Amino acid sequence: MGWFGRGKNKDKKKDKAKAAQTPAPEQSEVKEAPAAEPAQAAAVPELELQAAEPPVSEKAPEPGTLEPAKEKKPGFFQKIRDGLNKTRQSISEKVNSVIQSFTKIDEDFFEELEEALILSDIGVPTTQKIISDLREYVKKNKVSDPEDIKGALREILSESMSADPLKLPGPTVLLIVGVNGVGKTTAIGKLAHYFQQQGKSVMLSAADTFRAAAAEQLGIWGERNGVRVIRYAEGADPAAVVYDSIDAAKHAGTDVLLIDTAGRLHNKKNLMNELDKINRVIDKEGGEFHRETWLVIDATTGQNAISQAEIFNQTVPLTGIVLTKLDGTAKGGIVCAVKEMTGVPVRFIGVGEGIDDLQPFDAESFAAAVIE
Ligand SMILES: Nc1nc2c(ncn2[C@@H]2O[C@H](COP(=O)(O)OP(=O)(O)O)[C@@H](O)[C@H]2O)c(=O)[nH]1
Ligand SMILES: [Mg+2]
Repeated sequence: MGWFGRGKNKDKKKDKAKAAQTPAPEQSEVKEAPAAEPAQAAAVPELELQAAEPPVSEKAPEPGTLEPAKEKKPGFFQKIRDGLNKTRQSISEKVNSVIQSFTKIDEDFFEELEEALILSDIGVPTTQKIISDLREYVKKNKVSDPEDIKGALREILSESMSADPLKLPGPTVLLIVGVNGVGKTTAIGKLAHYFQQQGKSVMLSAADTFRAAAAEQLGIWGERNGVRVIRYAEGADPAAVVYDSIDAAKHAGTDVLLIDTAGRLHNKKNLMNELDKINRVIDKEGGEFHRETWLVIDATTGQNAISQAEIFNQTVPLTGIVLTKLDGTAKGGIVCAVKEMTGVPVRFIGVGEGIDDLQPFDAESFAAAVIE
């Protein structure tokens, strides 16, 4: 387990969710966003976007289905492997070069291997843990040939990243949080597809009301997946959107309600307050739902991902992590560190921009794909 303090929600449940009591602006469906700015616009004053507005992806969904990790098809591993090309090159090259330059396993070997893993974005604390496990393995199994290390390394990595499989015991509210541009809205579009493939009914909630383009982007994903999107005008109170979305999901008997939130500067107090308010509305109004809160992290940010998880977790206790853009980075070693450092399991990984490029995370396949 990591450093995360749990049980924060309990206290919050006692708070009054004021947003829930404010009258909601008129609800609109996918294509009918009200043009006029509502009065609530003033209530979200200094929201700043961290980066340039990400473009709305115009890629049409590809035919084909997302497969759960358990039902690995022949193409499944290949897709992950291709998506992790840069990370594999980075990790495997470094590890292999250490292995090739030693004929026996000694102190120097462990030291160089440690350095190679740290340089692969696995991070210092996680690498130290891996090396310590590896030393034990070597001793116990009397391994003497450096070449035999790879299998052990794969196993140890896989073990440290693995978690209980995701279970949705009933109707679920899945709150998606994360800084701007990490891939939240895109992940929701892909998750909607994934859950539908699992036979579940899905509804989307556009609680990123900071700019109209955000809800429009979610609306496009709603249309592609043929699912309902609850959205208000730009500047509306996000907590009110969440309140009404939960209500709509209850009435429709929806299996999975996916809530999109604003890309927020996580060090800005008012932004965390907004998230806190959403959180309380879900606690208060969504009591009958199973609750998941997933942080989306852009893998290209490397070790910074850990501090993002730490900061978000203080406001909304996290139950899962989605690591996106692994296809574009050699820093995929961060996946190995996330669970170890935060205690929060990685649930999905993004290995491309296609609709089936968001894959359920499978520790074994990941370890096999990055150490060759
Ligand atoms: N290559 C790649 N691009 C991605 C991935 N996930 C998201 N993106 C892109 O990242 C950009 C920002 O995504 P968006 O969902 O709008 O981010 P948000 O601000 O967190 O909602 C878009 O151009 C996406 O297509 C991924 O796994 N791989
Ligand atoms: Mg977004």
